[in-house]
Amino acid sequence: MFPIYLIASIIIYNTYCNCLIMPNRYPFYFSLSRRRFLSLLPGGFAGAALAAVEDAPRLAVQRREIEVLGRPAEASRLALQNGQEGLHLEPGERLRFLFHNELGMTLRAHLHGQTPPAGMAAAVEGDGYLGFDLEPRPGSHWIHSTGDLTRQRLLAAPLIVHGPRPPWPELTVLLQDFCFRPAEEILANWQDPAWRRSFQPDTCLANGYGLDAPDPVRVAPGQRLLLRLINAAATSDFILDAGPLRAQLVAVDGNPVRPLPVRKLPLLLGQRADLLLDMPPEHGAWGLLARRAGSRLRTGIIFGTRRGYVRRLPPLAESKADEVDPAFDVRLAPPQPESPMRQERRLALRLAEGASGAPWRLISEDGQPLAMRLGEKVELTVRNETATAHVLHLHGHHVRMAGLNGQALPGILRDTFAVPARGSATIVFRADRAGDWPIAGQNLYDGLSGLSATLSCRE
Ligand SMILES: [Cu+2]
Repeated sequence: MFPIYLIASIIIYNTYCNCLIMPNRYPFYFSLSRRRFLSLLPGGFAGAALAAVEDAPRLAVQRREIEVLGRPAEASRLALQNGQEGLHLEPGERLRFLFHNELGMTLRAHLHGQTPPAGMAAAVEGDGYLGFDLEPRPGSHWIHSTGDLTRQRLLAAPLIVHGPRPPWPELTVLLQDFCFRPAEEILANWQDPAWRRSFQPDTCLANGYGLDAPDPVRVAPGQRLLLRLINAAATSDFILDAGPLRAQLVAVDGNPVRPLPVRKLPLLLGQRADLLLDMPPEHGAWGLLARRAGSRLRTGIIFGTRRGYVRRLPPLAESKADEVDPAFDVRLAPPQPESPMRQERRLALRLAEGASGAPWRLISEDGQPLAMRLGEKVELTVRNETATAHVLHLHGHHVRMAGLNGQALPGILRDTFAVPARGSATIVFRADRAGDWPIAGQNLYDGLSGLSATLSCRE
């Protein structure tokens, strides 16, 4: 039987606070290597901008050793100097920090869910700094590097922008998947359909812990918590199961929704779900499980009261979890009904089998680049011609979900959405930022294997 032990950990409150509230007068980011960092300091635009954020909190990308399935494993982390992982901003606080790349390889820092004025994530070479200074978008978001394989080594962190504080404590949980084998090897095999279909990671983790060695969260009987769940995995969509805990879904991708009681819900790659969670009124220990869709792998967070006993759970369930039901979004509604948007431009993308070795491609229907004018209201339909569902992330925008397989949706805001197998998804949004915006597969290996297109917005 599984060993039994008493809960010893404490509730994690996201209490990080600093008061660096700055007026909106600096560019949102700039990138400098350490050499240029020094040489540009005396003057010039970059030097002035750097001076503006050089006292900002420093978020360092570092290597770390963790234990996975009882074995030592190499991973990464993004941590402030006080050890806190990721950023937790108070209401009204500016998103202002120095991203310090200590990994010795070039990274592209991407603030998933934030909407900076330029689309592409900026590159920062090893031992370089990248300064960010922008008005943040409230809600549960996250940071990762894009265009490389570091997400498989757990390089991701929460980016939480608080609204008015609710009276209950909060817990942020990053859901990830882990592979012992090198990500380069997985990418090299990804174009083989049979290999890809049989692939699964070695295990799934919640805040770096597996169910075989969990980090239980201490709660009181009947306590309410706001749980911010972030799917930061490389290849895993999750089915969340609140079990005996009462759960209400209150926000997706950082955007409020009309509260919806849920027991099971999908959390696709890159997506966030904020849940109000009520503990049962008696002493005990309970788990909120995150099962990898279509797989026996699972992870989760274990809650326990002072007199509750926590049982370790095997990280492999006895049976496979369901596949994701893409129709879940039909049940969600924005807090206020949305008046329909009159479209000024209709765009369409085909998601098709790839050519010349790439498994997928995302191409416009007429072969032309996707273009839109600044200020236009855009409707984009993605038609998936393949037998595999895909998750897409449009950078720099939050979009209203307008249709799924031709059925109208009530228009919740998301930044990451599913396109069902042999189906379609329609989104609407205002093209309010000039630049080139990637729309790409959120699955790490799909995104690096051709599942990507660009939306160009010009004045
Ligand atoms: Cu992202």
